[in-house]
Amino acid sequence: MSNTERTFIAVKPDGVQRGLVSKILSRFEERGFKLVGLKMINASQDLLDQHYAEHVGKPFFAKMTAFMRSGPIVATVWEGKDVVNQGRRILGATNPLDSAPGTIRGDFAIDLGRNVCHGSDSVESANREINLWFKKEELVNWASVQATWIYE
Ligand code: DGI
Repeated sequence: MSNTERTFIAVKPDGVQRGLVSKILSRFEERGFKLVGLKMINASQDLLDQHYAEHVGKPFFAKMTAFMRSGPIVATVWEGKDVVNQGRRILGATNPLDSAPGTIRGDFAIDLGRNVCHGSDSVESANREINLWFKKEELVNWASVQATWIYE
């Protein structure tokens, strides 16, 4: 399993407005994952159409993308062993009512349409989403001094 797998994690507008950015990102940092991309962005409808391509045409699509355009998003890329799958586990189930306590959504959210964060659901989605939200030069390759204390 590669220690350089990457995933796309975003704090949605509700997470930013509620002042949860540092709490959400610290869960990834404290677990030992490495931050390799970070920016604040007002997402365009075009970007969201691409990001949520699988949901275009669904009844909730217009409302969901309007919400995603209602304020800034903090977009991040994290690197580490099994980070895509572990990232989804850290976030919790899509619907916060099904999210276990201890997960981000289980601790900080109630409604499906205000679930405070997004995480890629597969390595393929992660690669697609990272390329969509970040330019290549916005991703930073750096060596963490913690690596030998996190990985055996
Ligand atoms: O990848 P996820 O965010 O966990 O989940 P997803 O890709 O299935 O859905 C994307 C977002 O769309 C989700 O975070 C919340 C919203 N959503 C998904 N299904 C529904 C929904 N919103 C409403 N109102 N109703 C839905 O059925």
